[in-house]
Amino acid sequence: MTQSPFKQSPVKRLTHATMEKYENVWFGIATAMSVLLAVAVFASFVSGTVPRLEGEGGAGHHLQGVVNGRVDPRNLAGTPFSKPGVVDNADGTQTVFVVARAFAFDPGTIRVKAGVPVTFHITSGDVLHGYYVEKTNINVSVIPGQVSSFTTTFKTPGPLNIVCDEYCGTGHHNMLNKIIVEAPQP
Ligand SMILES: [Cu+2]
Repeated sequence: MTQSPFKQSPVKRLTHATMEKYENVWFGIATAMSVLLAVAVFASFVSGTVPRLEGEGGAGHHLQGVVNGRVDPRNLAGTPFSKPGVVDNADGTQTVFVVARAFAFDPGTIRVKAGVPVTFHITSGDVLHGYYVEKTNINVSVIPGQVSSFTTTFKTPGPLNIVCDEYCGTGHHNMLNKIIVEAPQP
């Protein structure tokens, strides 16, 4: 009569030494991840990819009435945000000032040039909003009293939707606007 092969080879019991071996493997992985985290934090400080506020205007831009990247959201007069829109700079670049308010962005439609560095300065006149531009990595929080600034270059001409991606109230879903990227003039 043949015996079942399972009965002949019972599962070896885990000993303390085996457990310790597994523990050491996980300890090694945890150490490696801690080192990676420390390197990433250090590299972020060295390369300057940390969020920060600097001087008047922030992000190296000097904006009238903007101190340490902050404005008074109840009084945007005396700042470029009193006239939101696109500014053509002498060096060919463009600067855009946007004010987010429940439930629209001002200006509603922005026309920018493709292949040209465009610097955005965005603030909110009331509550927290979001500024997300489809098909791009543009996604900033728009905080009242705070100026969000970034520079980007649109490569492909065409319309892009802007949506508010931070829930801001009953009309939040209406906060849809457009950026129209225009082909460079020959
Ligand atoms: Cu919203």
